[in-house]
Amino acid sequence: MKRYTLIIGLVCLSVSMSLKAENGYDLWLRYAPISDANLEQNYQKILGTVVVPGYSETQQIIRKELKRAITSMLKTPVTVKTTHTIEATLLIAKLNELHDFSNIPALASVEALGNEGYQLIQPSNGPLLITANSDIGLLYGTFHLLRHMQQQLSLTELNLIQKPRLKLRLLNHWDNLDRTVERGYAGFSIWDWHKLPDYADPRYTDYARANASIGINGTVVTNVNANALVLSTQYLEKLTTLANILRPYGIKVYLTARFSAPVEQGGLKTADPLNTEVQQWWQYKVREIYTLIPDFGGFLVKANSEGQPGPQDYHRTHAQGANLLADAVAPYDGVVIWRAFVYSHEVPDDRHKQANNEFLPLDGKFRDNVLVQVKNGAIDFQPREPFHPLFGSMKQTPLMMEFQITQEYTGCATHLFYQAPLYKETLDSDTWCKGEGSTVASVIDGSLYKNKLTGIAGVSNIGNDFNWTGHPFAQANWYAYGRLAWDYQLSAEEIAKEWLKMTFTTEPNFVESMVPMMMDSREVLVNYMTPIGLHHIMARNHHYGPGPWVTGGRPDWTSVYYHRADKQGLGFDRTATGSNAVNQYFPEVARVFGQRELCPDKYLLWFHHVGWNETLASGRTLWDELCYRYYSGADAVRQMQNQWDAQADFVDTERFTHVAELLKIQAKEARWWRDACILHFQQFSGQPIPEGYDQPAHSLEYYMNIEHRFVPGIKNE
Ligand code: BDP
Repeated sequence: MKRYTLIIGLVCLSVSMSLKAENGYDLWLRYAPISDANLEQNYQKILGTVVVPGYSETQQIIRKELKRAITSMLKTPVTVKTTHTIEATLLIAKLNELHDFSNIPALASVEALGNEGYQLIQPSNGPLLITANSDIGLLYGTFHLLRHMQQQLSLTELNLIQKPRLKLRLLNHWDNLDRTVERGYAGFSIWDWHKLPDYADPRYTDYARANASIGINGTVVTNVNANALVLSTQYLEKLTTLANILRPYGIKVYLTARFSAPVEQGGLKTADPLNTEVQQWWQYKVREIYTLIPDFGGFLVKANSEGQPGPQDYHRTHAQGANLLADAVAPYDGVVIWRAFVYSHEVPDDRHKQANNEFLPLDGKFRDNVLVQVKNGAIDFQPREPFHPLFGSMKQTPLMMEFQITQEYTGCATHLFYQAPLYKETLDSDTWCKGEGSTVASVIDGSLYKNKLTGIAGVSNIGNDFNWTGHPFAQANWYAYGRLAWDYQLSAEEIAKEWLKMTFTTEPNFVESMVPMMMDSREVLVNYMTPIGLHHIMARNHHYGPGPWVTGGRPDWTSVYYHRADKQGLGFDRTATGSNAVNQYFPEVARVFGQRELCPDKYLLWFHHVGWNETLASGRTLWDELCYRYYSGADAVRQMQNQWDAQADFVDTERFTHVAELLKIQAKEARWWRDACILHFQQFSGQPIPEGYDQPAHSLEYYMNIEHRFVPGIKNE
């Protein structure tokens, strides 16, 4: 028996030692050698002679990427030509250049492909074709092919047309000019402003490649808590270097605009949107930007929220503020993305309701080139939130979705938390705004209200850590965000599978055990942090770790404001007997969320104050269910550790160890969350922790006294 174990051990060791050391820098673009000999032969045949005609920057990028990928994946070298030959086995050319192939019946029409779409088709004789109307469509098609090959899927009988469902697919970097990243957990900002415009870090190109490979077409490079300095000529020149690098990858740059910039940068006395000098200042500034960057995307604005300046400082509305900038960028086809994340502690109403109260009366008052960007939920990127009631409610204003990829409230970069299930949960939620099936996705893709502008934004989790995102599995969230931005109908499982195969290995044993682990990781985290609809109970300011006791100061930044624990029960009454936030949803949704018996347990404490001894769907009382959730969440992380430990043979030692170490932290912190929250709420329930569960390791006081200094992601003093 012992000898047997030893042999297995040696085999495993030699397998993992034979895996190339990797630091994660290559993300999902590793182009690992094809392991299946037959498939390799087949690929070799299809990719023997590649033709990519044309000399645009993007076409050169396509050739370079193909050479890089194919040389690394296949043993025999390939030829990539620029002129079409009869021997071509793969031809990547625009639709209007395919004269020789116009007899192929299945060839897509110009309309079917649009600006960014592409077709991959294998005619019965002739080369495999990748075609599109634009260069960028060809690049997207090329990345599709490479994605397919990296997953070791067959290339025969390929025939597909792909077109993005949303127009603007943006990353929002909350990066400051001093390179700190607000809520960033993967090092400093990748934008090295100090060395720009002269030094172009090669990383910018790799960033562009990675984003283009998943269809991201825009990036807001600066923090929503904006610094007007970025609008100075000096910084605009720096931005120009970035724009030039990103452009051939189909990525436009955007900036956050500090509303008071006319005062700070322009020396004016006011930033009032109705003031002529202010209007002229923005026009002049925008002209300067477009002279340097003709395809500049536009501005993202956080105004009159959390201390940021805005039009309300001059008694003007959000619409008047947005229109000021919209008018300035309109001649250049620029857009203004105005955030709906507004709330104030001076407004006595439930924070949940404030965005709707502010924005609904403004519906129809925004210019055509304004989008209102709405966070997925009404509070703030919690592990679970019901969808934001603005979705579906604004009928004349295009709404853009904002997800947070960076893990501010979900374990920074030390917790393995696959977010695609969260994104999907929101996108698939039914708003009922136009009857059943009016999903959030169909609001943002413009199909319900026929909006011309559509978009989605993800708050980036990228930093200058060698692996970009801190946690190796956090790369999956960047990837999944991009894939869903392109096509929200993809399933979270499919995306996890693609990502695992490309990032680690196509070995079925590995993929089959890792997909469920990733899929479950969302619910696991919800359980050990904020089960049954609890929310905003994290530590103050840096938001790292539990803080259900947080009180004092701005009420809407405390935990007690949200969980409302008392001797009777737990949860925020947002029904008619409470804040009535539930009324902001369409009646069918309000009916379900608003009735204690109908409200799903996952949102229960979000909308209801529930008695400790009331029975939940599981048959357990609230207190017992709370304990059950916290304990099962923490236990499940131990389970994840075991699942990962069983993968040692499939993953290089570097990344294997990195993930294993982070899972140890996650297991420790899951217990920390569990014990701290249970002990805190126990003061109110007055009930014992049910039998069979471990007792918390320390007293409540101990947890309350834990202090963390220098947590990343905030301005530390
Ligand atoms: C909150 C973050 C804060 C951001 C804000 C926002 O704690 O750092 O500035 O959102 O989205 O979640 O503007």
